[in-house]
Amino acid sequence: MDFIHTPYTPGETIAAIATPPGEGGVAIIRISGRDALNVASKIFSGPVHQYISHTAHFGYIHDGQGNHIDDVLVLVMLGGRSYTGETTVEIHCHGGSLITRRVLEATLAAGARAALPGEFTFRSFLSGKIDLAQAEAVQTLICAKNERALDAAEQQLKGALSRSITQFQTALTQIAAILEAWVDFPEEGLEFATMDEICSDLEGICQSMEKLAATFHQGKILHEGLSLCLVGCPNVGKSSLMNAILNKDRAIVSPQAGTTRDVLEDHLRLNGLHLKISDTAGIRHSEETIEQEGIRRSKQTMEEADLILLILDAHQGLTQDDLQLIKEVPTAKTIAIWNKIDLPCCAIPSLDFPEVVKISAMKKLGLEDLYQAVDRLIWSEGAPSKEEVVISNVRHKEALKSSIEAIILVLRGLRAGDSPEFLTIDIRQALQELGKVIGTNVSEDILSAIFSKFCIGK
Ligand SMILES: Nc1nc2c(ncn2[C@@H]2O[C@H](COP(=O)(O)OP(=O)(O)OP(=O)(O)O)[C@@H](O)[C@H]2O)c(=O)[nH]1
Ligand SMILES: [Mg+2]
Repeated sequence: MDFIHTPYTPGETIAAIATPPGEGGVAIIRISGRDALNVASKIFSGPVHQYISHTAHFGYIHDGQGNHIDDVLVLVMLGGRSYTGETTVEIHCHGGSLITRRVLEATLAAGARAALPGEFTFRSFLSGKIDLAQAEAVQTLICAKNERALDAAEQQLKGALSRSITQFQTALTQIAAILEAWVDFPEEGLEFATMDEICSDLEGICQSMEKLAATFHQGKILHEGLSLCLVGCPNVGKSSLMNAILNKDRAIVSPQAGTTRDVLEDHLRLNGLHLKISDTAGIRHSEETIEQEGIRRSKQTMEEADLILLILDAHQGLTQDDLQLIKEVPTAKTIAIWNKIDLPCCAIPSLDFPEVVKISAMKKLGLEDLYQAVDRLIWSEGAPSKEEVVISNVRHKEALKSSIEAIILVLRGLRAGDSPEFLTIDIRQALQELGKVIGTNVSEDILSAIFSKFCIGK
């Protein structure tokens, strides 16, 4: 077989630095494969072959000719009780990039091969310790930028997604068996009762799969976060709100209308989510070319944003420019914000937006209400619970969708009285698509593509 365009020999001993590059207290060099103990024993001062599994030993690494490289701790994991499912030795050395490199080079000189990206996790997959969905969860876990994404990745790593997929597979396999029996003994036909049962079972499976596929929207929010755009007419307090939300003096604030010209971006964590926030130029009719360009950029940012915060001045009330802007914003993804409520306010008209809040950016009043409104709008289709299985991988979504399509074909065929041969082809197709999620049905190319996105040493 091939892995990342290289002929692949399973079990061959590999080594890599498992800790991030740069300087740190400790760095870890991991060796995995059938010769891991031999490789380690050639460069470590102690009797590696005699160590009991899962014990740590102090000693030093040398270059094979007896030249000392570093004092280290060596950890031995035997009998498949390791991440890769193979004999593994970890060398914990001092965390300097040069020392770490030299230790790695010593392992390579002693017979190990430099590991490819994600190869340790690939070994874990090959040895059946984890399936493909779990292997992908490892990478998602490493990349998680917020608590909620981390929870979802942990669920996937624990096998929650894999269990759902296996349940669908078991249910479909039972139906496939009935259909195949029908192919073998066509003269016995399919009883009406059985036919109705199969149809309702298939519909049930399809609905559950659609529900799972629909969590992709939530998964994307969890993992990639959301973009939030502040828009409004000049001087309503967009930049003031940007600064209040970020709790820092990020944007220039001034009583002069048209202060902000460029789009200013920053990032924050809110309610366990990663958000990108953009402050924009105030939108109004302008003859000035630079301001016009700023306004063009404001509108573009507004279109691309997942959520819009439309700021209005509660002291001044609605202007013609506000009314024009209210017509232009996509209502469904907009929160209307009445700012400057610390000043005497005009009679505030009711507005037709999913959320309306009153704040003072200057005095930092009402911000908690605003954050709650943001949360409600983000999760208008329901927030995932900590235990819920949420998919965030396009590959998983596509596989589920293709499987659903194949099931729909089976359902149509059953109702139209199609020959059972055709139905068994479609149901097998549905099973194959599901298999792609957990890796029972993926080509070497796809495996290589998935693992090559991992970091080296993972
Ligand atoms: N009293 C009061 N003044 C505010 C509040 N928010 C902003 N201001 C003032 O309103 C003026 C304009 O604020 P900015 O934050 O610069 O407004 P902006 O919407 O970014 O304006 P442009 O960048 O010109 O489009 C400044 O003098 C702020 O101090 C508020 O909540 N209360
Ligand atoms: Mg501004």
